[in-house]
Amino acid sequence: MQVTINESVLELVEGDITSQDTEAIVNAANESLLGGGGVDGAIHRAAGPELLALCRAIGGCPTGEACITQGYRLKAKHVIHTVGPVYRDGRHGEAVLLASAYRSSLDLASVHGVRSVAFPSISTGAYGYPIDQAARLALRVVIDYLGEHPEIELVRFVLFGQPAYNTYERALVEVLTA
Ligand code: AR6
Repeated sequence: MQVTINESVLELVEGDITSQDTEAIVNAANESLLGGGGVDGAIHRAAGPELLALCRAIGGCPTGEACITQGYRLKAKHVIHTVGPVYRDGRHGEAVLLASAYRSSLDLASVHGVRSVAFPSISTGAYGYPIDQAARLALRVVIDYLGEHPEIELVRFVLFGQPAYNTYERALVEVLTA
C-alpha cells in the first residue's frame, strides 16, 4: 500500500528490512547498541562485523534517541539505530518515547541528506508494544513529519509477516480517515 503526503511517498510492504534498497534502514536497537535478536540481529548479520565495532565505539544510545552509522555490506548506505521503549502498561511514557524514536530517526535522516528511509515496526517484538497501537502512533508521527519535511522523499515500513502488514494497513486507513 502506498499513499502520498504532499510530494513524499509513504509505503507499507511485507518483507525483510535487511534487503531494502533505501538510502537508510532503521534498526530497532537497545541502549547498548551491541546487537541482539530480531531486527537488530538480522541487520548486524547482514552488515558484517564492522558495524558492531563502530556501534561499540559510539558507546550507546538512550531510549527515544537515535544515531547513524554506515551500512557496510547492506544495500543501504546508512543504518539509523534507534531505541524504542520496553512496553510495561502504557503508563510509563511509552507513547512519548516511541514517537521520539521515530522522530529522532527522521531528524537524523534529514540532517544527513538521506532521502529514503525504511523502518521496521519498532518496539513491537521483544519490547512488547501492542502492534495496533504502535502502528497508529508510528504512522501519525511519520505523516506529520513528511508534511513538514519534503526533503524526505520516501518512508517505507517493512513489516515482518502478513499479520503485521495487515495491522499496519488497517492502522493507516484509520489514521488517514481520523
Ligand atoms: N525485518 C523486518 N522486521 C523484522 C525483522 C526483519 N528482518 N525481524 C523481526 N522483525 P524486535 P523491538 C519485526 O524484537 O521490539 C533486539 O534484541 C518483528 O516481528 O526486532 O524494538 C534488540 O537488540 C517485530 O514486529 O525489536 C533489542 O534488545 C519488529 O520487527 C530488542 O530486540 C520489532 O521486533 C528491541 O525490541
